Amino acid sequence: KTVSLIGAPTDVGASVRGAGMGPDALRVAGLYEMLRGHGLNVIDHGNLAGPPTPWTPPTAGVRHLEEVVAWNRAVFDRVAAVLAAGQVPLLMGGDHCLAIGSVSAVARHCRYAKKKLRVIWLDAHSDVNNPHISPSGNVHGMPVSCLLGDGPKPLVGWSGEPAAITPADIDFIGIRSVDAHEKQAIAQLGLQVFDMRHIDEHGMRNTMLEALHDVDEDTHLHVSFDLDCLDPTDAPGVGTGVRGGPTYREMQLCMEMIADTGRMGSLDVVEINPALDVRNRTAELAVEFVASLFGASTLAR
Ligand code: DIR
Ligand code: MN
Ligand code: MN
Ligand code: MN
Repeated sequence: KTVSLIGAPTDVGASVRGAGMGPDALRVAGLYEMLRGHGLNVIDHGNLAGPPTPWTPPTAGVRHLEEVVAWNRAVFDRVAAVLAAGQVPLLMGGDHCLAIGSVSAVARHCRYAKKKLRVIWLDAHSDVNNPHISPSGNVHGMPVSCLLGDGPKPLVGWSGEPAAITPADIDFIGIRSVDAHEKQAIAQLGLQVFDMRHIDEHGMRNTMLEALHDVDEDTHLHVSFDLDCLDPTDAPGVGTGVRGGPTYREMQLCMEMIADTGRMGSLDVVEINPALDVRNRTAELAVEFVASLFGASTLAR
C-alpha cells in the first residue's frame, strides 16, 4: 500500500491565522517516518501552491471565496491523481475548507470504481453552515454543506454530480459546537451526528459500532479528521478549540475501530495551528492517531 502525503499550507477558510503551517508541523512531528515504520510505502508530494489569504471581510456571507476555490482546485486535482494511481491520499491541511476538494475527488473516484463512499467526520463542529446561515462567513464551517450540494455555487458539484455525498453517507463523531441554524439543518437533513452526549451515554465503542455498521468490502471509507475534535487540553494547537472533547483513550479506540474495518482509503488531517500550539504537541498527537488509523496497535494482531 502506498500513502501519498499532500500538503495544503493555507488558512484561507479559517477565522484564526496559522493553520497554513500545519503540513510542516506534521512533517516535523515525523508523519512520514511513522508511516514508513509501519511498513507502508510513502511519497511526500510536498506542498501545493495557492493564493495568500487576504483577510478581507465576508462578501454575500462568504470570506475569501475566490481563494478558497483556488486552493480546493489544487487539492481536488492532486487527490484525484493520487487515487487514480491506486494510492491512499493523506491531505495535510490547512483548514477544513479543503475537505471540499478532497472529498469531491474521492466521491468522483468512488463512482468510477463502483465503491460505496462513507465519510467519518471527526470534529468538535458540524461544519454544516452555508452562506445564508453562517455566523462567521468562514468556509471551514461550511464544507459539509458544500459536499451535500448546498453552498456557494463555485464550491458545489465538483464530483460530477450535484452533490458529492448524501446525508446517509456521513457520520459525525465528537460534535459539541453547533450553531443555531446548523441545528435545524442537521434535523432537516437527518444527519447522523454522534455528539459528545451520545459518546458520554453510549461510550465510544457503541458509537463507532453504530457509525461503521454499514461498512462492507465494497466501501471506501474517507476519514476527515479536524484536530479540534480532541479536547483542547490534549490538542491546544487549533484555532477554534471547544472544551469537552473525547479523551485520549476514547479517540484511540475510535481510530483503532476504523482501522479494523480495513476500508480506509483516504484521509484529511486538518486545522492544526502551530502558532497556537505548545512544542508541536498537537501535530505529534495527530501522528499518533494517524498511526492507529493505519493499524498500529498495542498487541500483535
Ligand atoms: C463556526 C466554527 N461553526 C463557523 N466552525 C469551525 O464559523 O461556522 N469549524 N471552527 O471547524
Ligand atoms: Mn471542521
Ligand atoms: Mn472543528
Ligand atoms: Mn450511518
